[in-house]
Amino acid sequence: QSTLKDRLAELIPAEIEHVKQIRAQHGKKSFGPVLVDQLYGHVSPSSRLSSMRGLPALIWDGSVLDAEEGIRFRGKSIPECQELLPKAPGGSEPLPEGLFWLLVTGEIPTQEQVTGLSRDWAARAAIPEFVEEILDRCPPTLHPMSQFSLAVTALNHDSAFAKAYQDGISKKDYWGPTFEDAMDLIAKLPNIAGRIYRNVFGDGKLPAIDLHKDYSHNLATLFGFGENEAFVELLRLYITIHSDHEGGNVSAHTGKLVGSALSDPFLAFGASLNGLAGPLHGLANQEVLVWLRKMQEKIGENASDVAVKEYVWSTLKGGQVVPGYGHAVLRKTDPRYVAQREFALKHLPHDPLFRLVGQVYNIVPNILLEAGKAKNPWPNVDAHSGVLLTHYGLTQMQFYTVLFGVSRAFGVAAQLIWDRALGAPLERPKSYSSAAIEKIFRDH
Ligand code: AMX
Repeated sequence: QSTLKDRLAELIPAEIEHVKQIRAQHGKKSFGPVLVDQLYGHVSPSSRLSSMRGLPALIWDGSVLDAEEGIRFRGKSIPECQELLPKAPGGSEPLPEGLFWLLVTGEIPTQEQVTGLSRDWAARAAIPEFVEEILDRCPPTLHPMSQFSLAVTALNHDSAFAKAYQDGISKKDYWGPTFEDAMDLIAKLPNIAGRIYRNVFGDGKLPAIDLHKDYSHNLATLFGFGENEAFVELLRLYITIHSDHEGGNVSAHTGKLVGSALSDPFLAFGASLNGLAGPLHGLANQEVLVWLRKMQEKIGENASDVAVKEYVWSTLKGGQVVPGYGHAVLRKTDPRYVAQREFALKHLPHDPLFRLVGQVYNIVPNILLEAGKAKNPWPNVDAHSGVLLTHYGLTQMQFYTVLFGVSRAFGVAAQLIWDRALGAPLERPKSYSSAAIEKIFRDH
C-alpha cells in the first residue's frame, strides 16, 4: 500500500465537504455572459475569439495558469517548486515524484515519501508481453506518438478500474482502482517510451529498470543516457515543468473528458496523447527543432541578426506559424521557457544551437508584434526543450513529443483520481447549429 494512497484517503472526505461548501456559497454566481463568437472561433482579425477560449467550464485542481505569470502547481510557481520539492542526492532539480505528490495532495512531500514513490513506480514498471509485441510490430515509420498512444490504450487490458466496474464497485469507491491505474500508467510509461525509442532509432534492445533508482534516472537509462547525470537532471526538470498546464489545454481536457465517461485512465490518457500529437500543441517541440535546423541549413550556423530576421519573415510570409512562439492563454514569456533557459545557461552556455535559440528570442517577439496577428509574441515551453535534448545527444526530434507525453501523464492522472473521488459527472456541453443560433436570436 502506497503512503500516497493513505494520505489521499485522509484528504478526500474533507475535500468533498470543501466542494459542498463552495457550491453552497457560490454555486449560483455567474462568470458572465457567453458570446456567440466564442462558439465559432475564427471570426475576423479584429474580433477573433477562438473556440471556447476563456470560457469557464472545468474544475482542475492540480494547477492554474495566469496569463501574465504562467503556471502554478497547487499554488506554487516553477521557481518555488525548484526550491521546495525534494531533490536526488547531489542533484539540484526537483524530482517529478515530488511534483506528483504535490499535484495529488497539495502538499510538499518528504524525501522519504518521494523515495517511496520512486520504489513503487519502479516495481510497477513492467509492461505486458503483448504490449511489447504491439510496439515491436509497429513499422519504424509510424510516428512515435501513434505508437505511444496505441501502447497506452492497450494497457486498458489490465485496468483495475475497468475490472472493478465490471464487478459492480460502488461510486464512492471509484477513486481507489483509479489511483492504482494512475500509478501503473505513470510507472509503465518509461518502458513504453524506451521501447519505442530503441525500436525506431536503435537496435530494439532495452536495459532493465533499476528498482533503487528514481523515475528520471530509469527513463534516461532506457534511452541509453543513464550515465550522464546532467541529462538525468534535465529529465527531472523537464518532466516537472511539462507535467500540467491547467485543464483546458487539448491533452488535459481530452483526458478529463474521456475519463468522465468512466473510461479507465489508460483509455483516457491514450486520448490525451492523440491530442498532444497535434502540431499546435505538443508536436510543436519537434517542429521548433525542425525549423531551427532548416534555418541553419539556409543561412548557416553563425548567421547575422539580419539573416535570422529575414528567415523569420519568410516563415510568416509562407503562411506558416513560428513554432514555439505564441500561446492561447499566456501573454508573457513562459516560465517553463525561462526554467529551461536557466538550465542551459548553467550547463551548456556555449552550445551553438542554444546561442541560436537565444538569438531567435531577441528577434521573433518584435517581428510577431510588427506582423500584428499573434496575441502573444513571446516564447512558450516548446521553444527551448529541443535544444537541451539535442545537446546531450537525444537528437531524434520525432521522439520529443513522447517525452512531453510521459510528463503530461502526471497532471492528467492526478486530476482523474480527483474527478473520480469527487464524483465528477459525465461531461456534456451544449452544442448548437448555425440555424438554431439564428432562430434563438431572430427576435433580438
Ligand atoms: N507564428 C505566426 N503566427 C502566429 C503565431 C506564431 N507563433 N501565434 C499566433 N499566430 C497567429 C495565429 O495563427 C492567428 O492567425 P489567424 O488569425 O490568421 O488564424 C493569430 O496569430 C491569432 O492567434 P492567437 O489568438 O494569438 O493564438 P491562438 O490562441 O489561436 O493559438 C497557438 C495559440 C499556440 C496555437 C499559436 O500561438 C501557434 O500556432 N503557435 C505556434 C505553435 C506552437 O508553438 N504551439 C505550442 C503551444 C504550446 C503547447 O501547447 N505545447
